[in-house]
Amino acid sequence: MKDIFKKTILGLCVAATLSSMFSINAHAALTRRLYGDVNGDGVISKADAEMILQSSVGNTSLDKYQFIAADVNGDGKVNAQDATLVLKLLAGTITEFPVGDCFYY
Ligand SMILES: [Ca+2]
Ligand SMILES: [Ca+2]
Repeated sequence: MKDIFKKTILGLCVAATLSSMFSINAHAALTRRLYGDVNGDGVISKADAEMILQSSVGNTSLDKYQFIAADVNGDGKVNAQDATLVLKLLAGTITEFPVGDCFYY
């Protein structure tokens, strides 16, 4: 009876340790991406605004995360309004996008 109790406690400790390890690993595996950084090079630049414009006229397609990064006003569309906001941020006219500064995936 005492053995079963010890094994149960040991099992619970192992399970708790494993689950905390997995949650730490899951958190560490997340990628941080700036809104506006469409090409994913870690900085917001005119190249990103250009990608938004090229996408909005159908010259290039964006993957899922490029799309999220490009939709800086959060209206579910990527168009010239987003490119304008990126350029405004670069010019210092605005200090952040309506959607915030970054997202994780
Ligand atoms: Ca970029
Ligand atoms: Ca948008």
